[in-house]
Amino acid sequence: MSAPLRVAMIGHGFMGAAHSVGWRQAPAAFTLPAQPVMSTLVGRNAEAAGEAAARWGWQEAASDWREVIERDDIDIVDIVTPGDSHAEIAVAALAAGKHVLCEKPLANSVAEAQLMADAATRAAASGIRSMVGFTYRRVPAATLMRDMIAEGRIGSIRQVRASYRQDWLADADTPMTWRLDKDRAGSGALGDIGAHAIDMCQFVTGQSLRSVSGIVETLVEERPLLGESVGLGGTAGDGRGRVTVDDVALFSARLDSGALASFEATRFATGRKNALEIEVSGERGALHWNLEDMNALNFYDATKDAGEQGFTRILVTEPQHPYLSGWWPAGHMLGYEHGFSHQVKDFVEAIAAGAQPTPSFDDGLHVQRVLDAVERSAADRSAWTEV
Ligand code: SOE
Repeated sequence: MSAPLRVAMIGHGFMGAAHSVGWRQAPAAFTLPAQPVMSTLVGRNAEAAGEAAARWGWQEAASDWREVIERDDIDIVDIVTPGDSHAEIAVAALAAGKHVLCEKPLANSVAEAQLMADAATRAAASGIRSMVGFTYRRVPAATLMRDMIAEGRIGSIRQVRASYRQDWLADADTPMTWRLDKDRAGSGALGDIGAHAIDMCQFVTGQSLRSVSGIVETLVEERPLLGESVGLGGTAGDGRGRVTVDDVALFSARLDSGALASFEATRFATGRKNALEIEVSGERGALHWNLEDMNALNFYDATKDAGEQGFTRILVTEPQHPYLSGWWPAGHMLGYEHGFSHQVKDFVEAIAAGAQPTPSFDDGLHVQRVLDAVERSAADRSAWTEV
């Protein structure tokens, strides 16, 4: 049995559940060079943390993250809390010599992300590794898209269209949540789901966003305060809370090569449940992927005879496809949760190899800079031209 890597997960909401599945499934699906152990789940409320630990397979629960990250029997800290606590926990955990996996976006501001990236650089000198949790790049079809672009299958990149459309806020009576409170979340659709679209664009193209021009908008200004949402946002009175983040973000960008990209992040795209979508148009072809059809990659080969051209739907479930060695025979499909197992695989393999995992905290810092640039651009309404 290879060396254990004992994990403490801080937080236990939706991402805590998804990460738990990853920590539990990865060692079964893949032969890992070190064995993650689901040691401690940490939550502010001891009773709720105890229930979550039992449900998701953690050995114990605790309620004080500061005490847990100092323990000698913890090797990895996995941060799945809202963004307002990422920096404090990550900087302390790295200083305590723990490897750190942190959910996206890295932080709620560039300043916080910079502190985290600097702490990660210092810790790396001692062999301590850190990674930010952009899991969608670990969907096999997304990795195959990156590989095909890197191999030149669509030639030089002309344009990218990236969007992440959800509709869980389309109903104005959907109550307040921490994701709608700027102090907790940092931003709204822009940072929560726009960050995924930005990372996906940079991952598959191998290029960074260098300049942006955009708009952000809050479509519903107040929402009911129910249950745990009481106290969030700016209280608007009569049982309603003020939404203090964006609902929609639209922006254009220019990449390293000068290629143009357009982005949309919204929680009001009625009918779109979790549609992270990207299309890359090149000189010799195009590639398209949509999370709502996550096992398929659509490829247009413009070098083919004109009479035979068309988008080919590649079912990315063959054993030779990225990550599929750990799973089922062709056509048996992977799901949302498998990206979290692939994240564990890549993180553990990097730690064991003494290598820098990707995406790094520096990568997360660049995404944070893009988010900040979009907000600064949106604040300057002078760029709008009346028709
Ligand atoms: C938003 O609803 C959300 O949960 C994001 O926070 C996650 O990052 C995304 O993967 C799914 O949607």
